[in-house]
Amino acid sequence: MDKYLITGGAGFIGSNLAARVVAAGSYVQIVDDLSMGKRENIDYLDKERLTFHKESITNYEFMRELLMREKFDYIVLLGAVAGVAASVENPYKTHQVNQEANINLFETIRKNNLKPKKILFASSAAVYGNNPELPKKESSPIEPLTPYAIDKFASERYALTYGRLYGLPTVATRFFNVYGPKQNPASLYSGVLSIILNCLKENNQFKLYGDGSQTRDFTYVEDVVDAILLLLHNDSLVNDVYNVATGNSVSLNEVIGIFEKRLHQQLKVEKFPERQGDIKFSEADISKITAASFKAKYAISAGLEKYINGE
Ligand code: UD2
Repeated sequence: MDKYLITGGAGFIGSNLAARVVAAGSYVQIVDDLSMGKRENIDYLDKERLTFHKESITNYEFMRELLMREKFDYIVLLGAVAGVAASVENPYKTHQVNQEANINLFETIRKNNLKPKKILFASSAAVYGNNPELPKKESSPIEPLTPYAIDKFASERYALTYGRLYGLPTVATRFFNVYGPKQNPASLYSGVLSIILNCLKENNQFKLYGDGSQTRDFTYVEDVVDAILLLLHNDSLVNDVYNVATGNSVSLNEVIGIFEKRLHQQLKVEKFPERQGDIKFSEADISKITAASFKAKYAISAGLEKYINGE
């Protein structure tokens, strides 16, 4: 049975991935310092197949020992300080997690001649910045505007460069706005759909920044897990970067309408000026990952239906 290492595996995307992989009978080890992730996201999983390490990926000695001891087949790098705002407040501290820890891991693998079947680095649509070209192609101009985006881009390039120079089998993904179960709505910078759902459940006021006409390519986490597994398991998909999204965008006003209709409830909205640096329109060109046989199963209405049902 395959062995997986998932950094950030107690977080939103990582815990959804871990659940799928454990259910398929594989072995998973998670390294997560629980700065953003939660024990309860993974606690219910089969303990025979899941080992949890409450550690930071910046603990290099720990990471080296783990990699040497376990000989992982698949390594998925989701561990990050996921907040753009956090990176603006603390650029060097977030850089240590979002970039240095990843190159350290690539170095450990290279120097010790370890042979994982694939290493996947999770990058972000943030690398495209405010470039207005739509839809965003992997070859579109890059304009990382925050330390978060710079570190995502740098780690992504290191991943691919370690592939080209040293033969590490790497692949990178640029996720667009991911939503679904286990996304934590608690922070101001949490995914907007988790915030909207939470406001509806708790009957709280939703703070809408701008007029709601901004669009996003919202991607259901189950589709993201499918894309990760496809990229891990197909040997020919290597040393390259892929947008992971649906290829369609909707406005915030439209998604609010879907929630309201489905829950027969009106969202209390308080309007605020647009967030500084907010991107107005975002949509992915998904032809590259489509050519690799990926198709998102959930358009926004179907994904929201599942999300609302807690699936
Ligand atoms: C996403 C990513 C971010 C980074 C960025 C790159 C998420 C959660 N964030 O940010 O990490 O990769 O893309 O472009 O995927 N909004 C409200 N009220 C709220 C919260 C949000 O009106 O309470 C608006 C917000 O101003 C924005 C839209 O909703 O126009 C989406 O916001 P978001 O924080 O979910 O995601 P985004 O695209 O800003």
